[in-house]
Amino acid sequence: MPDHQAYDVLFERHARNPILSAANWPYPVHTVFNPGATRLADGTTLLLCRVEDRRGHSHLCAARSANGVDGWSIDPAPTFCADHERYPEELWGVEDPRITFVPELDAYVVAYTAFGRAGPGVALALTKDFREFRRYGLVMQPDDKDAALLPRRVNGNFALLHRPLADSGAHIWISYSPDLRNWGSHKLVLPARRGAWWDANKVGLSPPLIETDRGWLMIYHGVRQTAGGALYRLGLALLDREQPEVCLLRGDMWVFGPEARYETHGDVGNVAFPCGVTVADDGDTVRIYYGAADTCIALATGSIRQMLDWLDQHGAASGGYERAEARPPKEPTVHGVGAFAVRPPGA
Ligand code: BMA
Repeated sequence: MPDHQAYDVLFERHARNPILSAANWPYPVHTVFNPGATRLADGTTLLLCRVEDRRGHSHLCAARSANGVDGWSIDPAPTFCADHERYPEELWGVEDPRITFVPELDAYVVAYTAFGRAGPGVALALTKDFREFRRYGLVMQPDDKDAALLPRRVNGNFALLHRPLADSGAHIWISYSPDLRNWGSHKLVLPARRGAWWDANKVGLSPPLIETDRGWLMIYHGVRQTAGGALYRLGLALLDREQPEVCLLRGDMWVFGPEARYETHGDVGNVAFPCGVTVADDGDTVRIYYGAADTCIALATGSIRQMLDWLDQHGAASGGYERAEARPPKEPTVHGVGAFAVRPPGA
């Protein structure tokens, strides 16, 4: 009998979770989490893992596997370390990489958090092999994080999703650049909701966007502050293919949240934080690789078609909340919410 009480399950946890932890590392580390992910040309899954040492500083380390689940070959030493002499914004480490393969550049662009005295900012590095990297330095100054590049230009420009922190909250923005160095045309894409919502006050891009024939599918995280601490959960949205600052659909409910013990217990409990996604050869099956409780790495599997169907059932351009609610807390309450790039229903 169908269970009418159950919510849709869009992501299935892998039975062997957590798939990677500090115990697997070939050198001493405290935790491994929040990996970027990609499939290399030969089908190998590469995770660029955030590795935290006992100083509390993070570096990135590559792990490769033929099936993306086990048999990981982990670099014997850190793959990408902070270079705080030339890049002082990396003084306290490099964190949370998101990987995008850009055919035009024939290279992977890694967007990562550079953590320095001024706070976390967004930096870019290019690589062809995850052995040598060419740094572009900081492209978004602190406070800003949760960034990923789109794999192709949109209307002639590269496009970067990112999450600056403002007095009004932490909202997802998009910026455009002709050369990956000069960024402008900043547009608000997805504001945090307010009040009791699961994604009130703080949202951020999780893995890079997935291009579908209906638009860019976004898996994003919402952070709910509770008396027991923060709860990191995932939601879905769909952005216009040629105008990605336009949100076509935003789901009302979260679709994945910390439940398993390895997600609820760890250095930072109640965190499921994916920075990486891979799409299988069938063009539909996705694997999200996520940091669990800022301690280890887990894997869950979903379907693009099911996520789009779910958005059709549970999404709206305004995300199912009133336009007046979309106004950031400190904005004057006079006129409509022209600043938000939500497409009116039916437009
Ligand atoms: C976010 C990021 C993530 C981290 C999460 C939970 O702000 O810093 O790296 O996983 O908090 O601690």
